[in-house]
Amino acid sequence: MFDTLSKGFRAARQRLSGVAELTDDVIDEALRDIRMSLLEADVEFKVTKQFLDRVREAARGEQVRLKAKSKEYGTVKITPQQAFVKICQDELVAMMGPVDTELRWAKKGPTGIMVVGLQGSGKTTTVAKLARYLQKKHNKKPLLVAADVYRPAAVDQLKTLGERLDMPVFSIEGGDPVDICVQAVQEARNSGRDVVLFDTAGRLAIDEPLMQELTEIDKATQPANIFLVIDAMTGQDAVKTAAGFNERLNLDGVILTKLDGDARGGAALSVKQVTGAPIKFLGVGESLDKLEEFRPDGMASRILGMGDIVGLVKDFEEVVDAEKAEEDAVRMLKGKFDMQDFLEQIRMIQKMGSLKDLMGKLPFFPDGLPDEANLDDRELVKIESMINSMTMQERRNPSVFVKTSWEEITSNAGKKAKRRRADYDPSRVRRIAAGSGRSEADVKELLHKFAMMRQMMVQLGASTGLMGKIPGLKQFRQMKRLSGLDLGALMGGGPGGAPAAAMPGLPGAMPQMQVPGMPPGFTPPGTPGGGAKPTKAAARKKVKAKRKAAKQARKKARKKR
Ligand SMILES: Nc1nc2c(ncn2[C@@H]2O[C@H](COP(=O)(O)OP(=O)(O)O)[C@@H](O)[C@H]2O)c(=O)[nH]1
Ligand SMILES: [Mg+2]
Repeated sequence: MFDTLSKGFRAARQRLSGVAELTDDVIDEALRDIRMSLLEADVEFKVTKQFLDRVREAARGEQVRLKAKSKEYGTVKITPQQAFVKICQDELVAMMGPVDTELRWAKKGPTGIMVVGLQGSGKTTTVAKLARYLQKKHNKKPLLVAADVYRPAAVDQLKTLGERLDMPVFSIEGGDPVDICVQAVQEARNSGRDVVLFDTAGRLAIDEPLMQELTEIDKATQPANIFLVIDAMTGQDAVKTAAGFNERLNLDGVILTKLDGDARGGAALSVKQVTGAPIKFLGVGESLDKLEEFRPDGMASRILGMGDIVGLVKDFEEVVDAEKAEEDAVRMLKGKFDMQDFLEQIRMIQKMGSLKDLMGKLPFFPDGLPDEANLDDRELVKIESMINSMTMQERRNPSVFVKTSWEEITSNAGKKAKRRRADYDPSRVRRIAAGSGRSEADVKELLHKFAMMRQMMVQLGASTGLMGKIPGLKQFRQMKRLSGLDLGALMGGGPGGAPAAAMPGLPGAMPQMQVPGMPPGFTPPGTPGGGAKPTKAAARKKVKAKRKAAKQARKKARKKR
């Protein structure tokens, strides 16, 4: 997903790695990489230009700030690469955001949701997906309405889906679409269904009779929501279609389908800019559970190759109970997950289906999946067999495998990288290898992966608000008091930005930094270790700043209570 889009950002990031300064030339070169892949992904030309202009402007502004000194935190240490990635993230979010996945609920009577779009865009499938979503997430009782009377198979298709969901489908043979919809609303009232989903007809292209029909349905039933379904594979055409529909129907939102597979994904970036209608959901597969709420920040992270932990957690919620997923997420983000969690997650991943889709959301591969990372299910079986060969004590406390620390393992610093091989407990490695029938190198690789994953999770957790965005996390304030942990600061601390938090389990290699406008502790994943090694004086300063930060955060948290 979004491979085409990601390519340019990845190239730009690589170009900026190790660059000392964001000069105009450096910025322009990076923007050229991005421009190419935006156009290739079929992002509208004007939108592309606007985006590049904004990033350029912000990056030039950053030239000054990068050199700025902060009284409170000493000299700001942030690499041009980090600054640039952050700017891209912000501008991507600005372009696609803000988050707007709310549905409008009718004040009285059943809530109408009218789904419109061209033929084959995915309307019927999406109606069924929405029905499932509404039942699962909002406890609703939907009625599906077959208002596409032109293709005989269309009604049967919806009926089949209705059966699969165990939900009623309303249809009238030989009926008129407007009439069908009006009667369906009445039927919903009579039978106690609280949402009515209209599956309307589509054409190959926008034409007047279709628009007329849809306008009449709109007038006659006054649905609270009109959603346009567009096929992401059709790129700019999809966006043009959206503009056309929006002129006549005043859309409440857009649902982008077929984002799985090879979709170039450019439509996701342009549609909000061109129509003003927010993207509400993404269709990411043919089966009925493949509907995701659209979150611009998650999308931006994925485009930038930084993974999407919040999205991942939502996927987990589909297969495990929400409370456990939340606990897991908190632990994961604090780097406190163990081999047993790792194994459980691998099993869940297997339950969740396509590994490749999921990998797009995991932060392990900031530069995209390496080709040789043959991530088929056999890989999982292999990992599982090795973890199965560990004792429960080893699984719960994987640090017995490392002689130094996980941070050392993930550190890229020259000498340490060489020492890494010796950092694992050789006798344990030998035993696991023998027990699972794998090579010792396999076991070390697994441990290394685990170390990397752990670190990435911690870094993501430290970046702004991530933890706060996990639903229900606010309740963890309670837990925080118990553990003496400063969750207020950990959660990003709201507007104004709380200072960098002292977080237990934070890899020592990760510099604490606070840059104006940057999330506390922001270190773009994929750049483990971040900035330069601090000097002793700087370290002392940092400790001081950290203490001060923690104090302020505590104060803030107290105020909130
Ligand atoms: N891969 C994929 N296929 C989808 C998605 N949504 C719909 N489809 C497929 O697209 C085709 C057309 O979908 P349909 O709902 O009949 O479109 P409609 O003509 O607009 O009602 C069907 O084969 C669907 O299975 C999606 O998100 N991903
Ligand atoms: Mg259809």
